Amino acid sequence: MYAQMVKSEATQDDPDMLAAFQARVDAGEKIEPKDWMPAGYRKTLIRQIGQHAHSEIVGQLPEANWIARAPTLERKANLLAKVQDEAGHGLYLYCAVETLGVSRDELTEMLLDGRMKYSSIFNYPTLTWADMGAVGWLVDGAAIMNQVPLQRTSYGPYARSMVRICKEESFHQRQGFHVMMAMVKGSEAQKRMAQDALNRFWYPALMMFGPSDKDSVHSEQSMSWKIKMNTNDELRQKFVDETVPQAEYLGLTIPDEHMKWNEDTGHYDFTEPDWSEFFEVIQGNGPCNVDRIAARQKAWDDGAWVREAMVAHAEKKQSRKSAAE
Ligand code: BYC
Repeated sequence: MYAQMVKSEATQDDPDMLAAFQARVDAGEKIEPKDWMPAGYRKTLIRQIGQHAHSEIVGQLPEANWIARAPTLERKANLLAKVQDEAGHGLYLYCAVETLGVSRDELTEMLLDGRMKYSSIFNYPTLTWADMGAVGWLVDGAAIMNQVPLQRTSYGPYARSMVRICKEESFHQRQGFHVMMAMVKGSEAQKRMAQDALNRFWYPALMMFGPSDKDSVHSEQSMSWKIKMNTNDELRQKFVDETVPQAEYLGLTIPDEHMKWNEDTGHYDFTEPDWSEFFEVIQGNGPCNVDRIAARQKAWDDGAWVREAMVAHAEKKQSRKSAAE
């Protein structure tokens, strides 16, 4: 279904239609599911929103790992709610991407056979309770930095799904910061644990914004279509500038000896992540890639009977309706 749609649009991509489409985007109009769109626009949205949806769902795994081991009942309830919120985000995003003519089943198959990615960050393990603080503070913090501008993205269903997601992510970020605060105010061992979590999550969080601008394949076209509102490096810098003072407030040290405020630029100078590690992780060779896909595969297989039952129910309902007509 999806391949046919993209093919038929490709033949329609004549210069006048493309120019009219670009003018709508430039004027800040929202593009809606039934509107004409270039095949490349549809394809890019399916890739980006689909990968975003997969990230929300896979992102539940490293946190769910700590639900049963949360230190207090309150922390357990908070974490449980956060993990449920991530499932909700995945569902809004799958609904948004389905409006582009691709089914959730097709998207899941593409994730499981490696044709679609999910965020690199979720291929790192969560080893201690402090990681729940670091993930909320840094990972949700980076997600908000990227997603707030996406509320103004040109595709209507995507922009609207971002509004609620951003509200919830900002609550998650504060919750993570609160866990970090409790850790740094605790015993020496707890403070060490918080620093260790920051040490391990700092560079993976910086990698969430994607490769440096010179290596970004899609940024230029995506920005002209307003599928992306900023470059990867712009958002990474903004994240660093906002996060360094927060680390100082916590009394923690960013694991970068070259990090320093630059009076001339009005930004922090910082060391770039190890990009060879990033490319290894997105090619499937990170510490947890195999486990994450195995968990998604198992959930897909275990859910087969539910999907089959729902199809059987829908077919029965349809045949009863036809018989009554
Ligand atoms: N991980 O041309 P580029 C969350 C890929 S937060 C994996 O710059 P683009 C959550 C990219 O796909 C995370 N792959 O790409 C938070 C492309 O490969 P393909 C999800 C990455 O798309 C808390 C290639 O590298 N957020 O869900 O213009 C709790 C070249 O890159 C990554 C979103 O998805 C990465 N980090 O820019 C729970 C936000 N970075 O596809 C959940 C929406 C790059 O050609 N997405 N790649 O094979 C975006 O804003 C953009 O897609 C990105 C990348 C900034 C991520």
